[in-house]
Amino acid sequence: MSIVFPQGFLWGAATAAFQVEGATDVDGRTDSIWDTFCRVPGKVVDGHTGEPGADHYRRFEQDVRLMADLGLGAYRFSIAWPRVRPDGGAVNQAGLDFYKRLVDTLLQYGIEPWPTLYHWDLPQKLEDTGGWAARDTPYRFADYAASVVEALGDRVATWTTMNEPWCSAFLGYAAGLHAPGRTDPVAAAAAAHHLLLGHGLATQAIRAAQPRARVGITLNMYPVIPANPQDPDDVDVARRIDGIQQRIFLDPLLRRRYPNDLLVDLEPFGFTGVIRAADMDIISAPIDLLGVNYYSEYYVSSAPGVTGPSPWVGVSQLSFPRRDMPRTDMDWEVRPEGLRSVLMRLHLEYPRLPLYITENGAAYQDVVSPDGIEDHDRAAYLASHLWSAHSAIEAGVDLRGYFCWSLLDNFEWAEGYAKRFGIVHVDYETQVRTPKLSARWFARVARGNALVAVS
Ligand code: IFM
Repeated sequence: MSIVFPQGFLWGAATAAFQVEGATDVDGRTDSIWDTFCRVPGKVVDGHTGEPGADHYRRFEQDVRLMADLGLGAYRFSIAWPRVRPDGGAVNQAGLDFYKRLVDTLLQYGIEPWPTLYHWDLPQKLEDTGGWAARDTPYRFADYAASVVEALGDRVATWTTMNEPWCSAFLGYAAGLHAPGRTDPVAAAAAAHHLLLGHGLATQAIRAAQPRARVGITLNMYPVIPANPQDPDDVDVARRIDGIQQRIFLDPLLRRRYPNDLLVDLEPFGFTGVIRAADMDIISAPIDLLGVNYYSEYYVSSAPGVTGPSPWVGVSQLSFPRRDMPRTDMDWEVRPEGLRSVLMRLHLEYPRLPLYITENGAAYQDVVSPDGIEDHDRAAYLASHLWSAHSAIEAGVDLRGYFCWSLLDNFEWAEGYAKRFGIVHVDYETQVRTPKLSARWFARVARGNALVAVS
């Protein structure tokens, strides 16, 4: 039996610059906040860094051929701000040239380039002057976006401004689990607004340079489920987390305002003080598509549990009770139905626009044998989520494409290289790439535009 996707459905795979490129000190690139963060003992498992990554900077041609072999229609990658404008300053032609080569190679193989302008690698110099907590940073981001679009706008049709601003703002500035490693909820709230402003200003810059471009942003979405729906405290925790996880981005982008309950929740953190009236028009300027990254659900309770700095600013009592269900190597629950649920929510509660799943995938402990990597668990994860996505399409959701995370095993942020998300295995010693069973299966799905059994 096969489940057919709409004609023209886009099949792709995703990576991000700092996670795969390596080559962090060549051709004029300077430090990003992640280079700095990796040097702080204890921040990244086993003290790993962006080196060697998957050496994509030097091996991109081989990787593009691999994508072509897998029948992918699009490649979602990110552009490194510290390559293009080292230290956040003047344009560095050598940095731009790398992305020109990458984009040209993709086009040569008939693969659509899907660049993201910001996937967390803020130039360290800009963090030194306040980072995303400072109002100047969104303006620097727009300058950087303009220089990228000027260089690549003749070759790229679709731009994503930001990837998962929630992680940048709240993991980076409130919980300290991501770069820049700050634990300052006031800065985190300001960063959330400034990331949105950066998106809006970059959208203006893209449209000015390339009027026919398609522009979007990618958010990481989770259904938030109260452990006990009869318990008002659990329900309230779920509401607050939903506010700070997704409505804080969705509502200004798509409804031109922050939700009232969120404004009340964030009042102690000076949130309204950073918002200027004119910002809301900039942030809510129409976009052409929304990217959704989906991995799991949040199952939350108001019982005390989480200690220490939390990314859910203003949520003081919170725990994540364990449910008896399969989990990935990240310890994330496998919840394919949650993907349908976030897509349906967007469809029913927000102004409609084309949706793309810009990330979905799973880390598992792969067993490398002479016969290859038979990652049935990862393929089953992808298949169940595609099934769920398809059911959303059948219910009327305008879902136009799916990018699996990730093309390659890579640097999983604070987890270093310990977690493998790739459908293609990377041996970090030799840099040999080996498509896993999941890649071979995904290629059949992409080629046939239909879900087929994992085998
Ligand atoms: O690896 C990350 C990616 O950079 C952003 N989205 C989630 C992935 C898995 O954690």
